[in-house]
Amino acid sequence: KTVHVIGAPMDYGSDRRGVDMGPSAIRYADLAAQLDAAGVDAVDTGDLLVPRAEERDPDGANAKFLDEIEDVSLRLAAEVADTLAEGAFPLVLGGDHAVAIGSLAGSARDAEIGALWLDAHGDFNTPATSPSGNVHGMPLAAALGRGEFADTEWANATGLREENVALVGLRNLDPSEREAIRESEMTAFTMSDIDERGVTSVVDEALDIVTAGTDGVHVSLDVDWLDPDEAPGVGTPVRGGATYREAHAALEAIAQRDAEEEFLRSLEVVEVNPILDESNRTADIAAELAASALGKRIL
Ligand code: DIR
Ligand code: MN
Ligand code: MN
Ligand code: MN
Repeated sequence: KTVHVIGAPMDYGSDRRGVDMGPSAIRYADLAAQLDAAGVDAVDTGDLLVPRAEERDPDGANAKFLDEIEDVSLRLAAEVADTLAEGAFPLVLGGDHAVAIGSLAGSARDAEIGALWLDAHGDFNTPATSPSGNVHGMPLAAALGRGEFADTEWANATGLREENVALVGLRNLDPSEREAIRESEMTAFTMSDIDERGVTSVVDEALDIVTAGTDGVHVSLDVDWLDPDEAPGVGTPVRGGATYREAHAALEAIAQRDAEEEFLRSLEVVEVNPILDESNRTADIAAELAASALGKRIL
């Protein structure tokens, strides 16, 4: 398998500046060696050019920097779609989770996809429901054309169906986001489900959902899915997340099943913020988990 590493150093979607350094931090964490250990051929295609947020106007609407996010999303989608058209596998390094809008659009360009969302949060706000106005809390709603995003074709032309979306590890939802998730056709697994059933059982059921009737699956890993004890370098930490071992078990379960079913189409690792990190350990875990998803094994 040839993997194209695509850096998306975008921080328009969150208040905590520093997540634009995520791609660099993950490369410093020896992503290349990790991918080598996974037995894949990795080609680093570099970073997308993202103008500094300080030089831009966030605008008044309750979706900050949405014009800038559109510009980056269109270019990221093209990069992801071109990578797939070449027969390579796109690994996107964020950047905040708003990069998922472009990753999903690119992955879905020539295929019906499902999406597996590993996150403490639901990312299902719309500009109308978002308490923060930060687009990193909205990418799933955007890709699914919810609310104001119904008219946002650069985001919602994915053809993604709610029935093929599974969220795993939820533990922090805003009130109207919670209602929207409950009323949606998406399947949501909370940390309690992981506590009760074990992470591999939950991931296995989630994979049934995202692979059902689809051509492939986009896996979106927000590192705040992990417990902040393991991954402190995130802008919106929430206690009670996946442990180091649960995280590895989950991504290894994905790889193991992909070895037989070949559903994995694209992967992104987002929200690594080196400014808030301790000696780059969150980036270290991000690199390790990407390798686990792509088949790294002890034996
Ligand atoms: C919060 C945070 N729900 C918001 N979302 C985050 O701003 O909409 N998603 N951090 O990963
Ligand atoms: Mn531009
Ligand atoms: Mn997220
Ligand atoms: Mn999150």
